[in-house]
Amino acid sequence: MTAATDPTPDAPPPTPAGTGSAATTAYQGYRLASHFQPIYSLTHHRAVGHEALLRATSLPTGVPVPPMELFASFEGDDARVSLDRAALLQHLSAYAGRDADEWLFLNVHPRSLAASAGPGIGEIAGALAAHGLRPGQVVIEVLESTLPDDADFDRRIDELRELGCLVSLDDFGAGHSNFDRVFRLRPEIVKLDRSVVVRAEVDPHARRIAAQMVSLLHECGCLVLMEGIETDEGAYTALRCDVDFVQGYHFGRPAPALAGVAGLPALHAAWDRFDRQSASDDRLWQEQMSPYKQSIELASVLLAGGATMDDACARFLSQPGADMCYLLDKQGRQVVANAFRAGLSQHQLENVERFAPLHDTRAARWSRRAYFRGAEASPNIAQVTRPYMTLQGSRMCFTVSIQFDMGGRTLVLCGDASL
Ligand code: G
Ligand code: MN
Repeated sequence: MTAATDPTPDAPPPTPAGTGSAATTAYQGYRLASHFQPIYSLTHHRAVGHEALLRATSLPTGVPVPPMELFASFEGDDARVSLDRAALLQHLSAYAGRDADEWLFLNVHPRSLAASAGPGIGEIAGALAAHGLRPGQVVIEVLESTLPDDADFDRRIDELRELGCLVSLDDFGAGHSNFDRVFRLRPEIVKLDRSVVVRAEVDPHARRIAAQMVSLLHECGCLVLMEGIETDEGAYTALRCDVDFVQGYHFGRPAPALAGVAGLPALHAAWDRFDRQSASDDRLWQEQMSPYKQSIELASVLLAGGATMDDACARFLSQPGADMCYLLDKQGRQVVANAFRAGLSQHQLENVERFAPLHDTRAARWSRRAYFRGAEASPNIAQVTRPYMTLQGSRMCFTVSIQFDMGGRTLVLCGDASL
């Protein structure tokens, strides 16, 4: 979100003067002030920055004006860009003299960056110097949804980078996510929209996808921040998704004073749960997988000894959820007919009309699949994939596999089971 949208209640006002930001700005009938919300690194186990959020009150009445309303009360792009610029300068002056080893995240509307009425690069550099801040302390946040296709904007971003600032893509994943925007902006930090954690908290499949999205963003060279974390479950989810940074009411609300250590107990609690639960989840998964692995191993031994697919795989296929076994050669091609659980047939498995174009697998090569490569990497030791969604999208399944030798021929035996 930009500074313009913050409908949520904050922490109480600062107590004694000196703990909060003394600096405010009088601006066209309003008083502008800054609140700061802490951002924690899960890995470093401490605050690594704060996001500055605009707070305004009407000057004659002292009544708070929500940022949305504030921006709406100014007419025309130029007036709003000027307000955005005043907010930016306000935040810099309120933050002046703070910890040099923390980032200050600033929301800037792309329109402000591209406009001539917006804060120029020289002006930002000057304001930073005047307040004793290094450019490297500043992270410029731009909203994913508002990124313009505009050369002036791109140039301004390049200039900010040259100055030494970092760039962050805000609200990523809120509807119209597009990796194209990541490639174009090359943000050092991507902030995942609150909707990502909300879904991932309650839906294991959404959590796996979020974790993969984080991994993809890491591969793009971005650090990843999960925002809008409000609960224990959200904090635990953030750890499981391997995000770098977290932000949200669970760790600290926006407040006039910096809240460096206030969120640490919540961070500790999330790590405690992660250590406890991920170890026991792993143990449970290994225990559950053990009979499937043993029976696929047994099947490979029986096959090597000359048994038929049906006989060799009978034990595997008698286990809960087990659907079928298939035998692949070194190129990942199927070498004999599949063996099915009693009562299930190739016909039934394939009888999903919408996927009819995929039914014929006679020339199929499965050697790119994780279960094949895993088996190749550790011959004679049964492997198991992570749970994945079947092509039909209707259920989660996993595959166990083993590479073995049959009369001088290297083969991979696989077994699929539904969860
Ligand atoms: O998207 P952006 O990085 O601008 O997020 C900051 C906004 O989100 C601010 O308006 C802030 O008050 C709000 N916010 C911060 N933490 C939370 C949270 O845990 N839950 C919700 N709903 N909003 C939050
Ligand atoms: Mn933001």
